Amino acid sequence: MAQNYYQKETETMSREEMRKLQSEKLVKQVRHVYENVPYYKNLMDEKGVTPDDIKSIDDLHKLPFLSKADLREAYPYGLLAKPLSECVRIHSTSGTTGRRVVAFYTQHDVDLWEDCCARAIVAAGGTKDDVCQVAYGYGLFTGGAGLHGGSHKVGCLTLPMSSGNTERQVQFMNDLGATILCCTPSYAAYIGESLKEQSIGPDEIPLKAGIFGAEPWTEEMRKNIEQTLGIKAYDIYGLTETSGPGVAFECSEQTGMHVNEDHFYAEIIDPDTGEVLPEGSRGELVFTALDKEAFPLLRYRTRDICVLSRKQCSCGRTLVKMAKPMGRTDDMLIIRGVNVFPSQIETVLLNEGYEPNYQIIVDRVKNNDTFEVNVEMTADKFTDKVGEILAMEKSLSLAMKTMLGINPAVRLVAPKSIVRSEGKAVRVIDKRKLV
Ligand code: DLL
Repeated sequence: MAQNYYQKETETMSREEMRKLQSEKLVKQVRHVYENVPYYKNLMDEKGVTPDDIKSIDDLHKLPFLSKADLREAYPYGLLAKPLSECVRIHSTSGTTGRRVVAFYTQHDVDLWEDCCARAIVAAGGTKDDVCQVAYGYGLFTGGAGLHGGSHKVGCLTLPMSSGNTERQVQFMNDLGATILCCTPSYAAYIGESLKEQSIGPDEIPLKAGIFGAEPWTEEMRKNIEQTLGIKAYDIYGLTETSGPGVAFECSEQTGMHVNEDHFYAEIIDPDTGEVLPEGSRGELVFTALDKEAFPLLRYRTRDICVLSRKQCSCGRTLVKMAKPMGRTDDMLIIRGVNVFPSQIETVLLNEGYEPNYQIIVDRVKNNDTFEVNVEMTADKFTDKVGEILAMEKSLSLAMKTMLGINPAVRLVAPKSIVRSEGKAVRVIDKRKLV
């Protein structure tokens, strides 16, 4: 496949050049933050580091980490590094774990963020001849605004649909010839389901690519969406704290996401000790915003669990790649002492021919964890014979035991009884926290 780049020089830069660029930006950024953010200056002073100690990207490890707890403590203005009069935008999220983050942007910050999203759209094959349907939520959430800005930069005809009203999404997609769909993977699956119900086959819609992110999704889910929508599905990653979507994006190889490391420097650390781990190790992702002005977080701990790789990519980009995050350290369930990620359950379900409509319910009864997975029956497996249903539940439970080491009580529920998501799907109900 012929490769297109949005900013070729940066996307294909040699390692040495990239490190030089990162070093120059870091030195400047640390001074900016030290001089303008008293909260961060205190953290650096406590660690005995001054801007003079940071001479290149190799000195990054000397800086203190920032965590969500710092963001909460400094809410709302405590980490702002520019006067509000120079800021042009605010975004916020309730977060996947229910904690509010407010991020500020100068025009420069919006510009670099939109460039990152434009890189993602071009890597997915987008050009100015495309019609880009943005079905991420608009508003405080960064998904809609980010991809919308990126789509403009590429010159696509942009359809600012926001999420929801699935019937209208399908109608506009067809009537206006949308070729690229941007939304959460769970919403893409939902749109696919609606198409199926209307007996619209993948060849009958104009879509060719999708840019899906904002929540963990598995390779099996990718295949499922690609088949129902007849497209190539690309992953995109980001978080409000670092700007939004576009921190990393997938290329034609579809084996992980290139990190826009001229703007966001990635590290993997041991979540328990904070030690920086070598390339290829699995650990917590940490990002440093190298040139954002208003809300420049340094060494921000994302809680996302991931692996980085510098293996040469067939697309020609030299940007480091991050694997699909397999979950968050705080999404990981510990059930009867065993670590369980919702993504593992999704993998089993899709492998066994079910749809990605499920909910995990964990509770504690008499000091014992209970572990239930509700899974929707699919149309082709549908039966009302109790014996057959029980056999299917047992077989799914066994498949999950093979994957997880413990077996949940699987309950097959009626088709459509699990609430569909137009944004981030809620996969887990952990009642233990309520006690
Ligand atoms: O979800 C930004 C975004 C919008 C990314 C649209 C991609 C597309 P937050 O709401 O702040 O921001 O949530 C950030 O979502 O720390 C991850 O845990 C998770 N996440 C984001 N993208 C992915 C992805 C947006 N591709 C949190 N795969 C992050 C897995 C993802 N998890």
